[in-house]
Amino acid sequence: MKVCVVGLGYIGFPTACLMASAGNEVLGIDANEKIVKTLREGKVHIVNEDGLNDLAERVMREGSLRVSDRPEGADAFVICVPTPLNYQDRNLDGFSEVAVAMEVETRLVSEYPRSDLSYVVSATKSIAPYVKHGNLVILESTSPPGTTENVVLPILESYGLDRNDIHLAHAPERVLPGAILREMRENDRIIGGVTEEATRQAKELYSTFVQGRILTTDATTAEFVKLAENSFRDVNIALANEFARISNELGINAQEAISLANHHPRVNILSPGPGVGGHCIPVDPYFIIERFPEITPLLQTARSINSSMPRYVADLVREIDAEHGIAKVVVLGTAYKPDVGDSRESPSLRIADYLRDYGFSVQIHDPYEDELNVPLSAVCEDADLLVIATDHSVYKELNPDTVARWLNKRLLLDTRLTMPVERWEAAGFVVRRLGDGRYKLNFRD
Ligand code: SAJ
Repeated sequence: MKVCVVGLGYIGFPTACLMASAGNEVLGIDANEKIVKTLREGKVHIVNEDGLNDLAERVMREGSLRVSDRPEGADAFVICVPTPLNYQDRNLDGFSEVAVAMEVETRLVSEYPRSDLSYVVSATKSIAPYVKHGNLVILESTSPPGTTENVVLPILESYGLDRNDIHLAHAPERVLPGAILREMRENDRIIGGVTEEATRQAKELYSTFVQGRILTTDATTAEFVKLAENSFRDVNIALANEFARISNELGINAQEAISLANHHPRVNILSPGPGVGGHCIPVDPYFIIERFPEITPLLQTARSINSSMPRYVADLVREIDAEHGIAKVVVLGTAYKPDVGDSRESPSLRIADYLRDYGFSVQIHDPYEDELNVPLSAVCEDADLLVIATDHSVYKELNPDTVARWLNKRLLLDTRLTMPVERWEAAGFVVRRLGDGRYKLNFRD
């Protein structure tokens, strides 16, 4: 089958590679000239994804994957473009990103951000002239419920195609950044067609490379399932973050309490942290909220709790300051999760902004960001406090005795709850952890 994949980002490119390696003739297209140029030179623009480089080089060398900046006629078209949130429509011009984010949290219903479907619209328009009777068109982009039927289909219809002429389906991507290739192959997949024939044909294409089960439904349910999964996680993490705040007040350790609660066979609470980052979990609930603001108080509150965590972390630093006196803080990690070079929606930069607002001198470090990958010894010079904002492996492996020699004071705040605390305490550090109020016991004595 000849397949045209539109959008060669984190999802589209691995999808194109897997489809190509499964015996399809794939044309990958992207509007970004730099990506097309890099790939045409045989190089891969996505890093830190296990096995992707080798697979991509092979399918491009063999010619089963070609890359271009414009579509061609094909049997199937797969749209994998981003669906970001748009904060711009909200008349907050001139506000800093942090201020805008805060506005979103505090004004909830009237001020939530809106999904930006412009990439989906332009991708659909770009393929529409090439789509012919009997072709399959699949939307993979995470989208507000109804997008396949109410946005993509009308565009195709405006090019003279009928809903029964073409086969249109939604097949949401649900893979974990860092394990994309494995999850694309092994995870169960949801496919929802606008017609039953569309579902059947889309299932046939995906079964060329998906080893998991392919579960079928209608297009709007498929869209909602994807949003429900990420919303579930957002709500669960918000609960953990609320428990962290409560534990801090109670003088107990949230992580210990959660881990004990999770021994119950029907309880599975996630981990508290400095906030929820990435381009999925903090974004997707808004795709539901924007359509149903009056009946989504839980989703809105979860968003609000998780988005308030960076300020909560900055407030913890203020508490440490009151006790120990701090001038300079080093924020370790800008990525939204460990060992990835992706800082989209990451809480770290917001923590740093709040700390600066509070008057601290702040330095940021991240081994995956070229301009922030400077020697740690230099960043830590004269610093009083280290804040672990992202638990990259390199930070967990740091030698506390060495770090102690660089710092002015031995203070560590672990917001990720994965640092080997005993080692740092043994090196003379005062360690504070998010959601751990046990230090307050010392004041009670
Ligand atoms: N986080 C916590 N506590 C936790 C787990 C995560 O605070 O217990 C934070 C992380 O630190 C991170 C954020 O949540 O900042 C999201 O990280 P993640 O690893 O949970 O998820 P993502 O955003 O990398 O990928 C998610 C996945 N969705 C689900 O697990 C339901 C992935 O399967 C989706 O394909 C992806 O979103 C997507 O594309 O939608």
